[in-house]
Amino acid sequence: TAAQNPISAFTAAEAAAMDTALEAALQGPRGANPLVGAVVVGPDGRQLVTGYHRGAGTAHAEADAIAAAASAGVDLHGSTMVVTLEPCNHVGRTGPCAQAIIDAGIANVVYAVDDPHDPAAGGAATLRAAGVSVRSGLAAERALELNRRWFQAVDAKRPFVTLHIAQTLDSRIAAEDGTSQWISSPESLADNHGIRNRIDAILVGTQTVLVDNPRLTARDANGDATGKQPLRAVMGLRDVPADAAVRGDDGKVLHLPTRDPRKALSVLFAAGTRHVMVEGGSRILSAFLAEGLVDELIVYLAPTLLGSGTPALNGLGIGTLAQAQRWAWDAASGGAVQFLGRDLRLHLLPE
Ligand code: AOF
Ligand code: ZN
Repeated sequence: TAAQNPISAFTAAEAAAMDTALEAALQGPRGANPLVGAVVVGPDGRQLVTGYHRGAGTAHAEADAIAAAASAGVDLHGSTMVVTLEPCNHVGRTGPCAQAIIDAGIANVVYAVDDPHDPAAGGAATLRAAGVSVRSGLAAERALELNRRWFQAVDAKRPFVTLHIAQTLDSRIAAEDGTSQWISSPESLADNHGIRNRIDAILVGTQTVLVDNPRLTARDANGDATGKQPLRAVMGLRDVPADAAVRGDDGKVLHLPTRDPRKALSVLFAAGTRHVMVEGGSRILSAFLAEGLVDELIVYLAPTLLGSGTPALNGLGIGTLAQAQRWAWDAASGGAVQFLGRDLRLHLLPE
């Protein structure tokens, strides 16, 4: 960490390389693993190779950069590795990056932020013990922001929770007869499916499966599956029917036989989920909100009225106004309020 590290000066070449590394990191997919980028700088300050992490199970950014150097015949002895996250110290699904850096003869490492993930942490110490000069803290804020939800999940040891509500002006998610397709505009649906591509898991209650029979896949306007698909999870005590659409062609669905949102989150976290979107119905949405387990709230508000039907929420255990949950508009990520076709998209964070 910066405190253990009295040398805090970074060269202009290192700062420029960190910009490149942060940009490269963005090419990776959002999900269970953090976005990480790495750039190797030669003794003359020239950027020799760039690497990034392409998602869980694939080479880490450092290994990707070192492999790029090997295939281009670039010698890395005496060079500086600039990376957005502390190089890992564990074997995991790929080799430890700290050892790969030592083996490549890299003399200096500059990284942005420590790896908070217990099994992976400790790379800096391993590098120092092998005589590599290590400095950290360069562009730390930008590197934290890059993986904000992932860092929050690893710190809390539970997935980051995005709660999604598609409702009418009068907060209904279905009409009296149960019909709910589609309250939201096509633009809202497309936005929601885009989010499904960037998360690890999507969670609904058994009631939603029985009533709406959703597929819970990320699809385009034609209904074709697009991009990375989230893990489909269903919580509740009732069984998921054998012919439920959520089982998909592969029949794969994670059933969490519990009504306790904390239990559901701990099973999901153990299964590798770092970001889950909770989509409904009322009981599940209310349970997560009542327990204070929601990190981000996305409401698609359709300019329609039903006057009766299923309310989005069915009680948060609040009896008096002083107990009201207070939420803050999130102005940072693309705007707290946004038109999506005829709908309004509201983006809120816990106050
Ligand atoms: C790095 N460089 O590019 C990434 C790191 O499941 P694994 O083996 O891929 O390990 C994932 C963990 O490794 C992840 O939780 C995080 O602590 C670290 N990710 N580390 O040195 C990388 N993506
Ligand atoms: Zn690694």
